[in-house]
Amino acid sequence: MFAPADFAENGVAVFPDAVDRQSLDSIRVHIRHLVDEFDPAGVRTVFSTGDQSHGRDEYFLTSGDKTRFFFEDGVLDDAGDLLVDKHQSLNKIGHAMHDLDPTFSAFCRSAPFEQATRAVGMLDPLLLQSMVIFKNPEIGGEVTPHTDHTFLWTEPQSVIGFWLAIDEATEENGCLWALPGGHLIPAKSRFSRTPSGDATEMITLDDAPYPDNGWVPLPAAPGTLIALHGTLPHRSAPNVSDKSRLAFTLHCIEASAEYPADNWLQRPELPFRGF
Ligand SMILES: O=C(O)CCC(=O)C(=O)O
Repeated sequence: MFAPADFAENGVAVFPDAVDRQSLDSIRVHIRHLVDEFDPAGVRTVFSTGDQSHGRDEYFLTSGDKTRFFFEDGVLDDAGDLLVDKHQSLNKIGHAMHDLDPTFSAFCRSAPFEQATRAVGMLDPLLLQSMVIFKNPEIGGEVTPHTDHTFLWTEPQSVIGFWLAIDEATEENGCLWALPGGHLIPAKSRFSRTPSGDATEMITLDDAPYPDNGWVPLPAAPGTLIALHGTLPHRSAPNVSDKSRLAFTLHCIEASAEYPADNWLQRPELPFRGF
């Protein structure tokens, strides 16, 4: 189901067994190490796809060329202290580990990711954004329906997301859901910087909602890589189970596309690189 050869038709492609167990174990250990080293003191930024409140935070706005840590909603008390164990508290790490962190750079530039970009027709891919997405048991929040082009706009549209299951992703722990063929619907919104550059806004281009019907779950065994076209609507439910749903995602754009100066993600001193 959702073969790479049908990517143009479906906007989604699944690559089972793309990443081997040993590589998954190594990256899992590395992620744990990054969280061990992370000092939460002073960090307050919650990542919420619901209200996009992080879009006002300097910590988020300057994270395009950093390795930064974002909390789940509800894990901080009024004083900003953690209510849960640090290892359970995070929504994600982002957004430039693929260039700043040698382990992630090698991981992202390994054959599975490069081959997947070619299999879905990318010609000269640049690595734009990397994220560890935790979706921790009983804490991991919902990701509301969206397309990646909304957040990582290029002219013409070129972003493709490569989402890797590190843990098994099921309907119970919040696997991805997507609307196959929905990438043919033009983008409904654009998230960009305001003219002052120090805040963001969601600009509505079409306020008609996506259809309710046609969404499919994308359960994924560890090592499964899923390619999502930039205008493919996708979402995930909260993790209400007791099972972790650790994932990693890499977003690539075409080198030939124009990258707007008012996209939220900017890398003033870190030029984009390819594989
Ligand atoms: O991991 C998830 O649940 C959602 C990820 C996602 O939407 C994305 O990477 O664009």
